[in-house]
Amino acid sequence: MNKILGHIQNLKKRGLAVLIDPDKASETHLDELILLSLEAKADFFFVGGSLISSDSLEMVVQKLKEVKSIPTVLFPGNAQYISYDADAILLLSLISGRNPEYLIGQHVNAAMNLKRSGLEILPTGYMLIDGGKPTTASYISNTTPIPRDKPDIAVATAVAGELMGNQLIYLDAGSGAESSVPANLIRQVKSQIDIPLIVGGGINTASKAEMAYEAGADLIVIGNAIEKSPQFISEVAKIASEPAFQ
Ligand code: 1GP
Repeated sequence: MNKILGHIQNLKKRGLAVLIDPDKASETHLDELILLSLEAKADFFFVGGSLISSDSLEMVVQKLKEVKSIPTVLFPGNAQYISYDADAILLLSLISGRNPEYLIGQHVNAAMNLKRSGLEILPTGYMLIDGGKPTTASYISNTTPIPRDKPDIAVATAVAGELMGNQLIYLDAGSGAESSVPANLIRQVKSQIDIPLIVGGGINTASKAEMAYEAGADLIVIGNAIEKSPQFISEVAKIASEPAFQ
């Protein structure tokens, strides 16, 4: 039942999740992303976004489901963005914020449907880190990201998230962030938690990907850069093929 969580906990290489925003995915574009993701041996497809305006979520999930070797994980902006045909869902508690709607409200709305669904639930302490400009995630969630020069706040927040029972911590500078999560913040959070660490937001060069892995990210998430240039998947795959630090 905990297949996906087990996969993340036992990654033998640096993990790579390809994030697909249903609003931006045409069928042809998806075909290309799928081929490149297979070649790159990506670990997961993440599907979602803070705001989804189209009705493409189901189409995207159905298409990704055909790829048996890469699990599809929902990364929902709220309780409406759920497809019961995915493999798993990041049940995000926005622990960097103080908005009860994203700490428990949306979860209550979705709870009974999630319980009935076959989705694997991945309780995730989700933390927005200032990425240099306001992001859709901070605007929509009406929360303030953690300042990027305050690793002590990030560490205490991540530790609280783990103590509360989350199985994953996700540090996110937000989609299209000018600056990705700083290395020293990743390093300090990683040194204080025992659960896997996911890092994303603004990773748009090979050196930013390397920096995130080097600092301790177990899994990195890339969306925007791949939308702009799908070949970027192959570039990151080379860096990710290093054995994971044990
Ligand atoms: C955003 O972490 C993800 O929530 C990915 O960000 O789109 O900037 O890669 P990018």
